[in-house]
Amino acid sequence: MANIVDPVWAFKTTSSLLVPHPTTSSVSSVAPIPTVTPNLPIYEKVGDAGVKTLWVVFVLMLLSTLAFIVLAWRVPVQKRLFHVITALITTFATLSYYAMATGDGSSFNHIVVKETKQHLVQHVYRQVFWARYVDWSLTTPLLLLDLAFLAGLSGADIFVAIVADVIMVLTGLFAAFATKESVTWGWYAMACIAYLAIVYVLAMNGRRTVAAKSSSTAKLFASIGGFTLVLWTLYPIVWGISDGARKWSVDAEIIAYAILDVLAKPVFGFWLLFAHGKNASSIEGFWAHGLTGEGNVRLEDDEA
Ligand code: RET
Repeated sequence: MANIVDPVWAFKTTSSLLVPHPTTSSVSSVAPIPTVTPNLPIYEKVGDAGVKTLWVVFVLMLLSTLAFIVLAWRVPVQKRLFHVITALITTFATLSYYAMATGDGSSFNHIVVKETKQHLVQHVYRQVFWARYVDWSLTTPLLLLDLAFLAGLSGADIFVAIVADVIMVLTGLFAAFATKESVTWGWYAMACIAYLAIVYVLAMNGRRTVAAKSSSTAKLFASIGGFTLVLWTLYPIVWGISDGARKWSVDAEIIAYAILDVLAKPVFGFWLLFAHGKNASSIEGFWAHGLTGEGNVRLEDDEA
């Protein structure tokens, strides 16, 4: 009887997985009686509240996209740049929320947590929505373009801000899928440095260049830029608490990002378009007219 382990007892707790100790397994004829209950892996995944939230945000993003398209039709093509960028932002968000709400667009990250210096490890499988990172890699550069065009930033500054932004999102994705906690925080630190580079370009150079524009544009840039700075800074905080330290459930994480996403995309977009849509400077050239007749003239010249 001594070597029979009651399975109910054996799986009663889920605190840590037993890794056999070399000294206990060397007992000859009688199998060892476990002194520590083996641990079941922990699965952290989306629940009902999370799925409902994802569907609600999907609908909000879809309706906002339709509204932005209607607003775009109401202005001449020369003044449509901000409308097009903003409508694309919510279009990508609609697609990514559809992927997440339907249960696609996510994978489980396997994290091995060392519990004690002894032989105990905990295996955690947390659902990570990679669709979010695909969304961010497309929409955050577009959001930056909205702000950069509003401020009149130089091409060099826009290029640096967008490359830093892509680095931030990719290193954030690597952090989310790292298996060792120390590596996770390494990637996270790199993403934070990239984020600071974006803030530097937008806040320092953006403020300087917008000062040369009308006072209403400068005021709008200060307020919508400040709003963006606060919101964007909350993303790494939410990430750190939920994906990083795993203090929040997957549902709590989804709800937090849902609130931030609605503020950072539709609310930001309506604010920008209502405040600036009509005053935006007219863009002629290729944007409004495509390829002009210049090429034809040269052809005629050649024939002559
Ligand atoms: C991560 C984790 C790693 C550290 C940092 C992050 C920053 C993310 C940001 C995301 C902004 C998203 C927006 C979405 C709009 O809907 C990748 C979370 C710094 C700033 C604005």
